[in-house]
Amino acid sequence: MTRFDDLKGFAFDLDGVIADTAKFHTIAWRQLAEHVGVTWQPELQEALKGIDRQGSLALILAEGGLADRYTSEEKAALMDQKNTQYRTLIETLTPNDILPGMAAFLKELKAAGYKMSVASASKNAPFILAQLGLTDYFTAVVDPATLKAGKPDPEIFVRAAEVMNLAPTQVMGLEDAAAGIAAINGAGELSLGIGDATVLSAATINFSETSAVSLSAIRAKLA
Ligand code: B16
Ligand code: MG
Repeated sequence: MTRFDDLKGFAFDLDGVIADTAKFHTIAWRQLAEHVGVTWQPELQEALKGIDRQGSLALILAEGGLADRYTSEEKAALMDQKNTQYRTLIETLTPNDILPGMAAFLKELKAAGYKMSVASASKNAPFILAQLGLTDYFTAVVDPATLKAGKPDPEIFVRAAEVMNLAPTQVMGLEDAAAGIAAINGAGELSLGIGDATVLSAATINFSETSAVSLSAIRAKLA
C-alpha cells in the first residue's frame, strides 16, 4: 500500500485552485482601500489569499495605519461594501472561468469513485460553484461561517474530511496559499500545492499549474 492507495477523497480550496477569483477580490479590496485612504500595495494580493473577509480587512487597514480607526459596526459596513462589489464581479463567471485542467480532473475523480468536498474561506463559494456549473461534483461545501478559526487553523480541512465520512489519512487537500497548506498538514491530510514551490514548500507534493494535476501525476509524485 502506498499513500496514494489510501486516498478516498479530495478537499478543494476554491480561489486559486478551481477558479481565479483572486483577481476579483483584488479589484474589490483595492477599491475599498482607496475609499478609506489606504494606498494599495501589490504584495497585498498574495497576502490576502486564503484569508477570510475579516482578516483581509484587518490587513488592509493595518497597511494604512488604520488598525484602530473603525468600530466593529463600521468594519462590518466596509466588508459589506466590498462584498457587494465582489458579488457584481463574480456574477460574470461562467464554466469558461474554471482554471485549466480542473474540469477534467474533477471528471476523472468522479469517474474513479473519489469523494470531493470544498474547503474555501469564501462565504460566496456555493454561488461561485453554481456559476461554474460544478455544484454537483461535491458531497458538501464546508460553511466557513460555522468555523471557530480560519486558515491556517486546520479546522476547515478537518471538517472537509468529516463531511465526506473519511479519515484525514484518506484525504488529499488542494491549495494555492501557504496558509491553506499549513491547514491541510495540520489536519493530518496529504497536501497538494498549486503555484510557486518556494512559497508552498510545506506541501507534500507540488504542481506549478492546475493544468498539470491528474491522478496519474499525483500517483507518480507520491511514489
Ligand atoms: P469571501 P479560498 C478565499 O478563498 C480567498 O482566497 C480570500 O482572498 C478571501 O478573502 C476569502 O476566500 C473570503 O472570501 O469574502 O468571498 O467570503 O482561497 O479559501 O477559496
Ligand atoms: Mg485559495
